[in-house]
Amino acid sequence: MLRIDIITLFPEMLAGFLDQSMMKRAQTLEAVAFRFINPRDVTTDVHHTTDDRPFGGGPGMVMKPEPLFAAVESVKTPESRVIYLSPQGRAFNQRAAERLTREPHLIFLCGHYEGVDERVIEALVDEEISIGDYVLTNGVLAAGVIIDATVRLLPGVLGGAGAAEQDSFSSGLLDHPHYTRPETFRGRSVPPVLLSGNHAAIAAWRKEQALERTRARRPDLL
Ligand code: 9WO
Repeated sequence: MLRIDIITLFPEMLAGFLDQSMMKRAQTLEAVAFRFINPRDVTTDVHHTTDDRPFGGGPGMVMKPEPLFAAVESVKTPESRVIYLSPQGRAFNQRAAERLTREPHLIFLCGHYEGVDERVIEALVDEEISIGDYVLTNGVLAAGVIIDATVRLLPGVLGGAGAAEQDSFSSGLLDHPHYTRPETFRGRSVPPVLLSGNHAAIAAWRKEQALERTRARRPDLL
């Protein structure tokens, strides 16, 4: 069982997502257990302050260290891995998702506003991850992306045996095209090899399609 704790000021941004489809199934199977910690709930001042103006000036607000230290320390154990989501992090990919499936406890620390006090990252964060070169409103959706890519790889979560191995990227290539009924739709027909019943020929066609697409669209992967 992989335990995942999410530290965020806006848990509702992910709660609905985690309660649907594959993420719900993974919880029912007890492959994963999610918890939210809201730093606002561990503040001790009357106004429940979580942010303050940046030293040195500039626009916007920075998340204060005290509520984030309290939130992380309320769930962290020696076997936890604390992950901060930001564009400054190491690029996330399928291999990183596979690595995270082997951890017992992940803590996703989501930044809001203009970011978190740097001492939080220095003292508490094991790993900083980016899901791509763009800026979001906060780290919550990035945490959702990493959780989705990781949890679906846990044993038993995807349907049939070998389903995850069929994924695009587990082969290092882009996916081949897929077709279902009807055989002809608005003048476009399914490639005849897929109707042939010749499984060796079908496998060869899919491999060739995957290779050709990767060459055309993502030669950096080859
Ligand atoms: C907002 C902002 C506003 C005015 C001036 C400077 C500013 N910087 C930022 C900013 O970078 N905010 C971040 C929002 C703070 C950390 C959490 N946020 C975030 C994470 N945005 N995008 C991500 C993210 C995470 C992982 N992969 C890609 C993007």
